[in-house]
Amino acid sequence: MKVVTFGELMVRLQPYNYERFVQADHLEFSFGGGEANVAVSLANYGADAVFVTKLPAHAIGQAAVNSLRRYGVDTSKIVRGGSRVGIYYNEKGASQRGSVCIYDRAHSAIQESQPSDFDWDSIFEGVNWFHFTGITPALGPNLVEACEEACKAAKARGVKISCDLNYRGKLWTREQAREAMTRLCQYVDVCISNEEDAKDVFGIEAEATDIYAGELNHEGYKSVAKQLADKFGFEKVAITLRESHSAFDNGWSAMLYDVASGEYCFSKKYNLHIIDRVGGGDSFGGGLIYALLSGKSTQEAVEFAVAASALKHSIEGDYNMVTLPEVEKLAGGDGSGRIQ
Ligand code: KDG
Repeated sequence: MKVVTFGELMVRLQPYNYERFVQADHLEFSFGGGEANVAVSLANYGADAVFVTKLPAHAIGQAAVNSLRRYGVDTSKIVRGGSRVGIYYNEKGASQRGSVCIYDRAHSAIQESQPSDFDWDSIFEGVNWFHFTGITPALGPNLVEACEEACKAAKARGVKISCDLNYRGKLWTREQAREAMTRLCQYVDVCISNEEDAKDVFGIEAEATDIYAGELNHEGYKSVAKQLADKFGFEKVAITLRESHSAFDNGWSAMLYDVASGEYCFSKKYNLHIIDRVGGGDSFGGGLIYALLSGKSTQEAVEFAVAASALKHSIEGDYNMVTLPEVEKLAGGDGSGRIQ
């Protein structure tokens, strides 16, 4: 099992505890980024996970590389050059106060990279799976180009491609996202989305108004997945389902639609006590890729991915530090969300 992920790895700076930025005298320093988070999850499960990006050759760039090596991610294909590592500031919110994320990532090494920086034929040697998210092409037209070159090279080698739509409104407009993602999704086999991203990026919503009662129900999610699959010819579509009726009620589950069999599999629902939600979607993606590459059934795959992600919400930082036995145990549990 060898998986390549492609995107930006940033410095993550956040106040200690649950302080606001304006209170903080010190900031905690770590690293994170959507696609790097997926690579760390996969490496934790024992997969051969290769992360591709561009990082400066200076000490902060090296610290970023080391943060991945520490968890067993293969960093040998990371291109070194450029002058800046992107930063994101994260203020964690507990209870009624949501988290605040501020980007300071303009002119980062990857944002200024050229498609010719990445030699996809050599990167995809012996690889079974390629994963990217909507964050990477949102960095600029050069990255849309690089993602398309990667997808073409992956397709030519029979490498499966997954994409998490991951719409980031601070990076591009809905129109820009729709244009680029329409171009890229034609190469994708497995699409990961949530209700909001399907709407923001492609304007796709549950079809029949009578199944939309303020909040989508099972039929609504099925309709969103089917429309996505019909539009792009995906093999599978996963929809993550975050249901928060109040700050103290954080329902988390997902649905996986397998087009060939016509099955729509809904996972158990977990009621999360959230320590850190950043990377929650990425841990779902990592779990799903691992499960599908391991030959799990559609139902088992969605249970595995949701359990992996439920565990991530209990862990500080972007990276999902869970082990395979922990995920298997939770996925096979009784749905109470408790490890038995
Ligand atoms: O999915 C987690 C990401 O949102 C976080 O790591 C920051 O990469 C990031 C982004 O671009 O939003």
